[in-house]
Amino acid sequence: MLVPIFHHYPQSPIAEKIRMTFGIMGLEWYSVQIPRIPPKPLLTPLTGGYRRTPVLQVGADIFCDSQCIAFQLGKLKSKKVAYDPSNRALELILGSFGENILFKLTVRIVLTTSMGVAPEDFIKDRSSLYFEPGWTVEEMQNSLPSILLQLQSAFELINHHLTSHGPYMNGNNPSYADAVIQHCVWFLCGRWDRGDSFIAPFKALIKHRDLITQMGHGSFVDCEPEEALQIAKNHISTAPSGINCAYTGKLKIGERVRIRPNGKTSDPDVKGVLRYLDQNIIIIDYEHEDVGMVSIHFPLLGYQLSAL
Ligand SMILES: N[C@@H](CCC(=O)N[C@@H](CS)C(=O)NCC(=O)O)C(=O)O
Repeated sequence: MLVPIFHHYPQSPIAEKIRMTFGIMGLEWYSVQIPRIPPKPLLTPLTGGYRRTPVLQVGADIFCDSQCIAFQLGKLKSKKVAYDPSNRALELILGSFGENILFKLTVRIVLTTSMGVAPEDFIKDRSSLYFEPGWTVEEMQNSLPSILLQLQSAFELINHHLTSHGPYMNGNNPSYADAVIQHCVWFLCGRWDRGDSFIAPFKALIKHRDLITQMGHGSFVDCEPEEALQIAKNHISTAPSGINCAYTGKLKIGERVRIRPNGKTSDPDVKGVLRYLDQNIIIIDYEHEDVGMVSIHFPLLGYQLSAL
């Protein structure tokens, strides 16, 4: 089995969600560190220009977005499973709660409370991904108490669940769902000086944090980004091709398509040739002189796919 290569940077909370999943699985992986702010010239040849991170690489197959990475991890052989395949839907539905509710609230708190402290170019770059166009510092600061009330509500629900059904989200077996919760706690407490006191009332959530932290990040070896590009060049994608769903939106295999995350963000379009489409996954073929031909996998949920 090819060892998965993980492209990430240490401070990234979404990368931490996957690193925690590696820990839960006891997985071996290669670690490629990428810059925190674009340009990312040693990453985007693999991703067709998709700028977000983390990204997982297996040979010449590239998995973009944590939803797609989790889906792929569910298929890998490991000491422990990230999730039981029969529980895939619940794991990914919880993943969506994590991304669309928990993470969005957390990132807003972290960015709002670091305005004037974090480098301005960082705030500008990330706000263009996470805030509505036309946002103002004043508006962000005024709405902070209401965002904190919402996060408190989300934590209360999770704490209640862990108290009645824990110690893990799925009872006795740790899984991806636990990383979905804890990467937000990790981010909030690591980046906001009031984070620890904010979570103090949630005892089961704190116990859960300790359990997940103890599992670490699996075992990894550092890998240079140039080496990862070369590995892609030396491999051929093993991804399937064809259509495997009833509704296709008139898309055809072999046609040029564009993919971008939902919402009005500064994310660039990714363009390539449609290779595979099913209910959950889009795969495009993409060629770049630094990596040859790679297949890039995206989830459908959360992304707009259209013909060019
Ligand atoms: N839906 C994506 C979101 C990824 C995301 O927003 N990642 C952040 C880092 S935590 C990012 O890419 N920020 C911009 C950057 O790193 O350039 C996922 O689940 O992977």
